[in-house]
Amino acid sequence: MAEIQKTLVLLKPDALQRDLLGEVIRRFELKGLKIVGLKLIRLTDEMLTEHYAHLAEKPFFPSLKQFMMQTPVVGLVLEGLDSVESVRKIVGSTNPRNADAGTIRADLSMNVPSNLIHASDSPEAAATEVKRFFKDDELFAYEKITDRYQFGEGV
Ligand code: DAT
Ligand code: MG
Repeated sequence: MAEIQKTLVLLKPDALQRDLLGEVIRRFELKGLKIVGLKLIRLTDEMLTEHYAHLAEKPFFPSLKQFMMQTPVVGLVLEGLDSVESVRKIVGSTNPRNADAGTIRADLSMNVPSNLIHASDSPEAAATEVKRFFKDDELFAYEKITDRYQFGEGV
């Protein structure tokens, strides 16, 4: 059964530097995902050590953290039916050169770690990551007139 989920997205420093913030957000809007959280975040070494704990042993871990602190990142919380999986599909594989054409990473990027976006990879990770970056009062519940098409029965 499809369920309404929230998922966490970060637009990385390469998206900001390359003036792609609007383009990436536009793609999520076009899909019908609802923006329920949106802000600039200055990531710290501590936050990144927690966020990328699964990569702590990798040789590229220090440079990955440095990269993520080059500029503020944009934090987004996106809501929709099965939004965790939907967003991962739109974002594409980690290495943009292997990503399917039509995904954001394939269409707009060429390299790691500068693959433009972080997106939660499971409902459990999404719940943890939304809490990691957003306070309760930074999340918004509101109705859009298009909800009837993109949520629930779809009619
Ligand atoms: P994803 O971002 O697709 O969830 P991940 O969680 O495995 O991928 O890795 C997090 C980020 O770390 C990824 O977006 C880019 C960077 N990264 C992963 N593998 C890398 C590598 N071999 N060299 C450099 N950076 C890498
Ligand atoms: Mg990941």
